[in-house]
Amino acid sequence: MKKILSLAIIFCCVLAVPVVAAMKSNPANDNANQNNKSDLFRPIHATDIKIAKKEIPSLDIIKEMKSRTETPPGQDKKKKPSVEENAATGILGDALNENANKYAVIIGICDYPVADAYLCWADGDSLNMYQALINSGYNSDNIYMYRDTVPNHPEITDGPATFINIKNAVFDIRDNRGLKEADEVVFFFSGHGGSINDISGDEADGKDEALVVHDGNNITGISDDMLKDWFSNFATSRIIFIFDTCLAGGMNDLADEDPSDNGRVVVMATAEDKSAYVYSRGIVGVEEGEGVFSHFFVNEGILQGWADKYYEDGNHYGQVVIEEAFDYAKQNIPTRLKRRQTPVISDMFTNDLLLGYYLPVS
Ligand SMILES: [Ca+2]
Ligand SMILES: [Ca+2]
Ligand SMILES: [Ca+2]
Ligand SMILES: [Ca+2]
Repeated sequence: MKKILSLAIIFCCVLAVPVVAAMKSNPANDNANQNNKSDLFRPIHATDIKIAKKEIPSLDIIKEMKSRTETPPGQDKKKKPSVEENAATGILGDALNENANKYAVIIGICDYPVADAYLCWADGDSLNMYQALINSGYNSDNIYMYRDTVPNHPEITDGPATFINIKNAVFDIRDNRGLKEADEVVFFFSGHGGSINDISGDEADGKDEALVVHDGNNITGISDDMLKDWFSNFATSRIIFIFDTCLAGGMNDLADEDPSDNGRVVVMATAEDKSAYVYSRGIVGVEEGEGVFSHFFVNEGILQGWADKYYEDGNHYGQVVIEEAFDYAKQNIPTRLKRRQTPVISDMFTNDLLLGYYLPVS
């Protein structure tokens, strides 16, 4: 995230889009792909997407979530749940090499350019994820932030969450940053999900799932087939995908197919045919908008360290592995929402992947 866009809010998206295009290189050319894969590089037409909007829980469920109290980090380590039920094994997997670089694309959208898709006032999930990665040593120059067109905290954005910005960021990391096998990449998305008719025949339910984004004027989408293609030929398999959308489970197309390596982790807020809920719609000056899953996974689980309670080994204190953040989020979804929101993980990383620090990195 580079700070040159701090003035963009004044001029709104009209200025923000060209600035971002100039700031980051643009290796993918929309017009150059005239082969049969060209559809993987073109935005989905708005009328082809069926949007699955995040749902708002009833007031008493929101109250229940907000009145919960949790044991502070490090004080509940004997309550490690059985391994069979959880993603975390309690054993740290391979650490990042000292020479490794870490890159991330973080997307949070609330202000979709169609009135009835408006999600909340603020895209707080993206800010929380940004802070979580900064805390764990990510360099802000290696984080590509795409958020609301008129975001809160406008100093923390590289521009609006448009199809072209997101696509260019993925290809920039893949092709222009000297990505190595040892490097780590995070792709985080919080917003609406959607589906389109599957024409490639790889979906049992006949539907491709999509992340709903926009082009400045209209809704468009990034399908699972597109993301799978964009993330092919990456130099590293240490890639963590986090999707907080309805139908997120359909993004399992991105799972690592090679069980022999320390591979990808795909964290999905809910199943392929299910909803995702909003935790907070955001109140100006009071609270940021958040998704239920991201609230527990990123905010409480990692940033506040509440997920760090499964290990009895004190050496792990201050650190949260992605698997325990997932377990924490899954456990804390309110019972009354669990019928409709069921988090899913595809974890091909051997043992546990250390991602978050809620105490300063020493
Ligand atoms: Ca497909
Ligand atoms: Ca599907
Ligand atoms: Ca799918
Ligand atoms: Ca694992």
